[in-house]
Amino acid sequence: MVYDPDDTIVAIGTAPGGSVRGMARLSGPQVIACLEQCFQPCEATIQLAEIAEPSVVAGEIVVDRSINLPCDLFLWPTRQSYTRQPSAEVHTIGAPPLLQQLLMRLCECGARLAEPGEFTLRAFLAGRLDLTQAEAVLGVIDAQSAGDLQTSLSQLAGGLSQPLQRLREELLQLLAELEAGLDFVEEDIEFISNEQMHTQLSSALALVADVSNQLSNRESATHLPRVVLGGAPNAGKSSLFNALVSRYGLSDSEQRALVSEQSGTTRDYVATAVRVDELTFQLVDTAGLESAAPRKSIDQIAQQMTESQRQQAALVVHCIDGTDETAACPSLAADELLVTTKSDLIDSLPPNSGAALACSSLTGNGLAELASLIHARLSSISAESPTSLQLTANRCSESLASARASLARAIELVECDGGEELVAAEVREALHALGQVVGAVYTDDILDRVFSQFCIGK
Ligand SMILES: Nc1nc2c(ncn2[C@@H]2O[C@H](COP(=O)(O)OP(=O)(O)OP(=O)(O)O)[C@@H](O)[C@H]2O)c(=O)[nH]1
Ligand SMILES: [Mg+2]
Repeated sequence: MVYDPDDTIVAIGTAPGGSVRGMARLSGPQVIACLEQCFQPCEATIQLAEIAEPSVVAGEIVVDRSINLPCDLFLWPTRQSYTRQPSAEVHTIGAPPLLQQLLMRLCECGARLAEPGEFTLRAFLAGRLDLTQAEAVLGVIDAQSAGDLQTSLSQLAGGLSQPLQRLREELLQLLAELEAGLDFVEEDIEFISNEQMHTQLSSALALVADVSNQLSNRESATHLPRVVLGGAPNAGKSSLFNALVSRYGLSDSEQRALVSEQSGTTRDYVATAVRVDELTFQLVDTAGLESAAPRKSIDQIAQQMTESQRQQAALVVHCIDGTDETAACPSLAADELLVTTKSDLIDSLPPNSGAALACSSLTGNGLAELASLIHARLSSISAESPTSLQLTANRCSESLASARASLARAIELVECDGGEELVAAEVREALHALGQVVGAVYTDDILDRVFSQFCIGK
């Protein structure tokens, strides 16, 4: 279903619950007519219908006979608005019952309640945003971490769609040339040579492959649970990381962490995907946590990165150096696991160490036990619902795969002189699939899937 964009819609635009300020948002052709019935400007001479520029007007709305609600009216009377329709925001006191009454009053004056995401849907339909950017708006609203926020913001800025938009234009040009060639086939005029076609199709294929890799990397990076190795400097975290990755690492080009006897070796964090008994997670090596305040700014940054990794962790494996008799046993949070390292250098676990087990990265002792302990702890954490960032990845990956397949077939056809008509058909297919990614080609079903994820008022 695509709702009628000629309706004037209204919704509370601020978060649910009480707060000092609350806001109702309106969009549609009848915004001014609706507000004229209930809004009284403080300055009696102001006529809403005469306002031609985005403006703020102080006044009040009579929500029922006994309540005159003071408010600031932010008005966008022309197409210069998020939805490219006349729009307004009524900023007022944030008490939920008052906002409900305000909403009812605006509905009495001709607005209807907005559906989830309907404001952003209008922005999309008006060409203000493409589909991946609309999803990025959702990503920004739902961001759970600084990383999510950064990804969503770059998607909003066109990071994902810009290269695809450019590619669509190039392919449209290629299609035009192919079709022109077909029209003049009798006259033997060549609009584009086979070599040019091959080069263009190959670079198009490389770009689509690149974008889909970016998406799937992002998906796995954002969606996999993170298991972070933490502990004091020199505790053996990087060695443990390398030992676990060489046994359980997923990718061929395994990430390796630098190991040395110098403490403070790891500054940046290193992360790679690891799989234990069908369960995949992101294993992360971090800089050791200093007990004293860091002296150099680079140490400070390393500490901040460690902290941010710990915050994103589903599980922290806290490493304690088995040879360090002075090592203090930290009090553990629910998502932490204590492990003694360098077990080859000690006879037995010190009593009351609190560690779940001892392991040695050198001999491999205890690593299988550690892996199954991590597995057990992660399995007990219930599977989280997918994040909004994943929405884009899920929606786009099929279309990108289909564009890739069409482009690959088009290249094969060029190579075996299969005829320009068939090449043109494949290019058309690829254009259709790419159009679905950015929303140049869309169906109600696609719009439903995207916009039903939004909250009302956005
Ligand atoms: N014998 C033995 N030595 C180990 C083991 N694990 C680590 N080491 C040694 O301990 C030292 C520190 O190891 P790293 O893995 O770099 O320690 P880290 O915790 O990553 O250190 P920072 O990055 O500086 O915080 C190195 O000299 C390693 O060779 C082990 O299981 N057995
Ligand atoms: Mg290290």
